[in-house]
Amino acid sequence: MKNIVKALVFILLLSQNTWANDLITNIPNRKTTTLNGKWHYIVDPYENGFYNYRQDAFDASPDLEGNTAAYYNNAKPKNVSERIEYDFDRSETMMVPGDWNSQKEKLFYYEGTVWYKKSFDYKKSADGRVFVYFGGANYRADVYLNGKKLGVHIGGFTPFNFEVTDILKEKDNFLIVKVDNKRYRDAVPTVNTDWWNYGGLTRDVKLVEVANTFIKDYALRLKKGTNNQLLGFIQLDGAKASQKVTVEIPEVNSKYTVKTDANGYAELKFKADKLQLWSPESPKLYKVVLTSDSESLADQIGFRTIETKGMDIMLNGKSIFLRGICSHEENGMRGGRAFSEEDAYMLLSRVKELGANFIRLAHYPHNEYVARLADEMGILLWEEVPVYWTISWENPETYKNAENQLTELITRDKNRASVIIWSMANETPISEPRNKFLRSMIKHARSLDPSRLVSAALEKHSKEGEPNTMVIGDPIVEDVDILGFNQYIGWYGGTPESCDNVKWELNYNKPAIITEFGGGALQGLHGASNEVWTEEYQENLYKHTLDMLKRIPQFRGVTPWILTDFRSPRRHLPVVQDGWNRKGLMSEKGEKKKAYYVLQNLYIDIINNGFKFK
Ligand code: GCB
Repeated sequence: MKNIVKALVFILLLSQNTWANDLITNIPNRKTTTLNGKWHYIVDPYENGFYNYRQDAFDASPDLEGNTAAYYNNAKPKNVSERIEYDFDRSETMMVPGDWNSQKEKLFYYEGTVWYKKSFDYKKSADGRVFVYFGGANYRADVYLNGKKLGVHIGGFTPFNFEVTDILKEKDNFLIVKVDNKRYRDAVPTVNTDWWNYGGLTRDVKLVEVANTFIKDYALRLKKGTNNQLLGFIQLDGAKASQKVTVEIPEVNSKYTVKTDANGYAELKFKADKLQLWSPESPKLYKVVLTSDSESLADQIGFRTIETKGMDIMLNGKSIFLRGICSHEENGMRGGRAFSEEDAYMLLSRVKELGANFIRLAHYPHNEYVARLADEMGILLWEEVPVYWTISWENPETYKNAENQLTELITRDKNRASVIIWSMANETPISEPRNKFLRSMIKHARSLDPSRLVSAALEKHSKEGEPNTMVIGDPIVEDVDILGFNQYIGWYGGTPESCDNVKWELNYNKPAIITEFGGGALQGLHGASNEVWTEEYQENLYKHTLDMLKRIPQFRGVTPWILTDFRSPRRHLPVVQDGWNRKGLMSEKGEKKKAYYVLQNLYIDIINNGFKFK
């Protein structure tokens, strides 16, 4: 009984400090000190350093401040008689950011706990406040500085930060993070996915120094239907919450002053004339400067509107076709999770070369570099949270977790003009609890950001009694702006030629994006067009699928699955797969397959002649 009570208290405490949203935004333009580089690590599959190792897990408190057995205390023997059975400084190192699977052969398949330690000195300014910021850690991170617990973060792909102002010393700080990537039925994503579960501190780690009262967050965007009215908010954090703040766009001589309320909040609403609107053809960004009593913070923001009108997607009031492609966050050239600005540049350059103007960042939030660079390079983005396949729809903690990941993503990227769609989920079987879950997510997304479109990658079904007629019989269609759906006719069932006889009945006056189609091919494997795994089969499949999609009246965008081959623990066919999902238009090394050119030709044609298919 005592153990159960302890476990319940622990779970309660966990849920309290896990979902608090205190995210600081616009990290790239703030005063930061990197903690990237070599970190010592200890692989701890039995969680020895977390629970007192002489007892079983539930009989121990995971917060053993001062207990030398707890690894986050970074203890050292004080004399020759003291026995301490770990030592970070004599343990191996690995690079942060970076997943552990691709850095250490022995950790390739590892799913469990790894402890990381970084030592550093830091002198902060007299009245500054300091936070430790993580771009992402997969999946659960327990963070400690100098033996004090800062908090827990759950969710492998979104940023988080903790204040360390009062714990930080000028010399010999030790930051210890327990990262655990075990999969759980009730987690988001759940146990089964079709991508590699890369563990570790997979994104940048930084110290962020801000003023005592600082600009924690803000939004600035163009009001729909206008080209000169700006809306948004500003949120200060600190003792002097109520003060005057100015927002300036120097290039168009726009300056606006507002007073924040007792909670540090103010709405922004002002005019800026002669703004050149952001678009993929002309990705104009403006320097925006926010100035409070104690600090000045700049950002580079593009202004555009995004809406739907009947079956059209309207960017700045004009109908567009989304020439897209899906991508995972992986760099197959190097192996492992993509994490750097160079990785983002490689992805976006490849997308440009394909003739695309749109990426579906599947199936979870990618790193911030991608959205920042997409703003600069003029590429539109679909951003998604890992509500994938069969989540525990009825568990309220699972819902809170998913909603929190969505909050963190929207908080981070809401000022990026490139991001036009928030996606709630991928291929989630219809049921009442699932519908309720997704509807709450959609409501939440709209409350945080009323300016963007909301969608989800849904599933198609055959019409009853008419196997060749496809419908989207999903009630969630009513709740989203864009009808997004995946379909694999010619791969998971049927031949590529069977696409020719398929009729689509999408009885909705909404634009449709076909969020996935495709088939596997091993780059360099050639044969007849009916021979699976050959480039010719994939090429033929692309031809027949695209011809079929052109017959859908609502067809306004497509993101084939997928730009490059990616690692998946579900793909076991020797020689062909060997642990890789082969649906890429390129191999993991970037070598193009024949189907690449089918898609590229379509995109060039749309660029030259528009998209009037019907
Ligand atoms: C899907 C999933 C995607 C998979 C893909 C496949 O429908 O959304 O994550 O990787 O199919 O290759 O089967």
